Amino acid sequence: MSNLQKYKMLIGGEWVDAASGKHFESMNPYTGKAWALIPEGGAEDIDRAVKAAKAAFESGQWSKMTATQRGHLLRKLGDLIAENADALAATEVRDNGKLIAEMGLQLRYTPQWYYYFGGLADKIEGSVIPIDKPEHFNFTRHEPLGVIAAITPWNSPLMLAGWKLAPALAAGNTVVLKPSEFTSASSLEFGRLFEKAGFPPGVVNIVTGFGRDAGAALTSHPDVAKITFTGGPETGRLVYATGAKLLKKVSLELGGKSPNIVFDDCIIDNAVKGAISGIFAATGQTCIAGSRLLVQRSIHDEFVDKLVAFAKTAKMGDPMLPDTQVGPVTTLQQHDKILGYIDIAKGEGAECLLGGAKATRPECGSGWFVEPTIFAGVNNRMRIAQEEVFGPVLSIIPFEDEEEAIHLGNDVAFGLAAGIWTQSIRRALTVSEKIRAGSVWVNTYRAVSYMSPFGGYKDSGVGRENGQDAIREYMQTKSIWISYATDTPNPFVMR
Ligand code: TXE
Repeated sequence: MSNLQKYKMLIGGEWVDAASGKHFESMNPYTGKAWALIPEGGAEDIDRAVKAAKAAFESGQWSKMTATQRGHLLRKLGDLIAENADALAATEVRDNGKLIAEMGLQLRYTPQWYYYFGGLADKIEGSVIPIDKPEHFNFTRHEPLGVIAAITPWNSPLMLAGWKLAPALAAGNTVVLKPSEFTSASSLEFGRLFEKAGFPPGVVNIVTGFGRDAGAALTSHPDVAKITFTGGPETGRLVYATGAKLLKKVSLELGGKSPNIVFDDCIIDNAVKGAISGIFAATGQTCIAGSRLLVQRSIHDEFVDKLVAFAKTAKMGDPMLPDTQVGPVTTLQQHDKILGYIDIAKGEGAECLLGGAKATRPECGSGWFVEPTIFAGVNNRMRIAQEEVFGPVLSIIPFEDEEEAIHLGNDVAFGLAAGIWTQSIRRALTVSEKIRAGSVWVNTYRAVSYMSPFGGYKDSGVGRENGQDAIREYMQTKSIWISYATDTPNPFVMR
């Protein structure tokens, strides 16, 4: 008998095993050992979950609730997440190896998404249009779409689920959530809170399993109205193609290769911290990683010396310890991918100033650790400057002036985020206007909020999350016409 914790999935308000009866192991990246068993859902489970979500949308209690009642439920859910934040964060750390300091903060912040969108639920108003047709009254309604397929990645499972579920539910949709196979446990624990908050059965269903099985079955299910996906660009393209074939609405958040641009008029010590937070926070496993550090040549050497000295002090080790600064990499595949990119960078002629290998420090034990790595002398055409590594690997690229910084900043397929370090307001505004990215931070980095739109330009994605407009991504507009004319004119021509 295995002593691993065994989880069940949530379908139509019931906690169930996969139809196949199969489970797969969830690994702890710090120990390199399995700690939980997750149901291996497949097409049959997805079909049941989508049908439950469809029934809840069309005829269940949910469909009869007012937007105000939905808002109350979402706020209750937010309270329950807040009460359970520490336990949920600990589960996430066990699964993805990110720091308890980071996951704790994320889980304590996640309720805000449910409060914000819960508050917005009953403030979505249509308009009365002063229509140009005589004796006609025309108005609009914003209606939910139906069943939403929410697919989440392993780096921030519950926070990113909140970015999708809070607006989707506030708008009146129902959901099937498919978390990453690497980090399913916290989403299943989160599922219990929907019951406690009083959500009717079937409104939120959580099916675990592999992307190629459960994920593919979900995106291709005919009764799914919209897919909202956060993950890698390759899978994102696949999901988009599936959605296109079936004419589903799709929104995608696909990561980046964000420029963190340091001008010579910055406050150097702050910019050094900004560069560190851009690449070594979350062990670089964040879509908004500032993985291309563009440094103005006039301060390049001084800046790089300070940065390397600071990075050398980063404390690696057990992510559950509150003072650890760099934890393990979430998956063995990702660990190997990062080491592969380090070899590529060396082969391309980049100069390795720090790290550049698997971490074998005693405090890293048998976990999947990679040393914080800094490459200087990177040319923007190198693969290490163009492709997302999703790990603690920084590429430093020198530049001469503002024009070159903007050119290099934009000379990449992605466009998710950018950082600018300067004390000049003119420069901050000019450069932030010219950088083609969805979020631009000036003298700060990695700031996100439920209130502020987030999403990608170019290959970084489609659509926006967060902020008031995000709820519209889960709605469609209906135009209603009422005639109050006493007669009906010629029926053979357009009115
Ligand atoms: O992501 P996938 P992976 C990037 C990062 C990383 C790379 C691969 O560069 O190295 O992606 O990571 C589900 N149909 N990001 O392989 O495959 C899958 O089960 C439907 C950036 O883990 O994109 C999981 O739930 N779904 C990113 C989700 O997609 C499918 C965060 C994401 O997994 C599917 C994570 C399919 N055919 C990785 N195949 C970010 N934007 O922050 C997989 N999935």
